[in-house]
Amino acid sequence: MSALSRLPRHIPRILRARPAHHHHRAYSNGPELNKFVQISEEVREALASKTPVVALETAIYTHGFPYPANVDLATRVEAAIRENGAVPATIGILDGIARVGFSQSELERLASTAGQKTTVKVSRRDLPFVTGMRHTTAYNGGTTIAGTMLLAHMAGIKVFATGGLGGVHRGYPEPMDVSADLTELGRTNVAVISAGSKAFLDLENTFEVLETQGVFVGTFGRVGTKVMVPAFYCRESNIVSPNILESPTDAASLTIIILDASHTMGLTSGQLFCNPIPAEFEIPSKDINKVIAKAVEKARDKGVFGKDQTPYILNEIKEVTKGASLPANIALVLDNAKMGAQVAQELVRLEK
Ligand code: PSU
Ligand code: MN
Repeated sequence: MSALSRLPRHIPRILRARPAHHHHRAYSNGPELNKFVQISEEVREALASKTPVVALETAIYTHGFPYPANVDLATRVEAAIRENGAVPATIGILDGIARVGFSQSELERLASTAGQKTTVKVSRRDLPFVTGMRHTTAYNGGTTIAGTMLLAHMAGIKVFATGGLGGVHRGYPEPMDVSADLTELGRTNVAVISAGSKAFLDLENTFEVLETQGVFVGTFGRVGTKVMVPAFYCRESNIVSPNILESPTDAASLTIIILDASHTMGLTSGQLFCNPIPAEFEIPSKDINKVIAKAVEKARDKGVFGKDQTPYILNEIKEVTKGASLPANIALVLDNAKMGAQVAQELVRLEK
């Protein structure tokens, strides 16, 4: 047992501000992976019986979409996973406990806390804090890609579908803002399916950092053609994809090959599979780039930095495009969910 198996008597003063009114119910949704992480019965059984499972993030619901639009999106994403033959494992923090697998009512509960002070955007830095503090403050949290990867890996989930990856913010090195999503991909062996990195970032440097971090990057496209990594709202950026994936089967077999070789050599980095936004939802780059440039400038003028920057800029883009960016954002998330389910299915099939 660790020396700190119970909360220390002395809690630093900054952490004591808010007494927990929440008393500990017996968490009903399944067994504990450890005392900070709980896995739902459905996800646990799916993993045990080699049913395809796809991890999903929740920062997009707590810090991207307002309530109740976020519940609607969460429900549709889970449905898309099921329709494509896999079990969704939505990951987030509820009442100070990290959860792998949410019930519909738990999804609603988390989503309804969007905007509250004790609802945290949880990346690697935040995970031990918000869960460790569970007896003092019942934090809720939306996990970022980094936070979700960590928890997916703990639970033994290999495939994770999301919208857009964090990255190097424009203007680097002033400030030196590089998303923990990139370093997490460098150290945690999970395959992340995304529509590339968010377009308001510095994409060139983002892909440089992914290379530095040792991340396999592939984009769905046809071998023999020039395949660029996608740029969230746009199907193409100006960056040539280091690898091409022709199908979910390609992605799954590459995952197995990389996992096997990595495991034998003790390497741990993840894979990024880029799935361009469906063509009918694409926003032409010349339109969106102007909006993005303004949004980035406004964030800088207003002094928005750190973890607030991504939600702020996404919201600005939404306002300026009068909501037109929203259907694109939703469409790409749903399409990635579908692709994630197909990759997870192929993975199970090929591993048999
Ligand atoms: N989508 C949103 N809002 C967000 C994010 C996505 O609408 O806040 C999150 C994603 O979870 C991504 C994270 O992992 O932003 C990156 O944020 P940062 O640059 O602070 O690491
Ligand atoms: Mn950041």
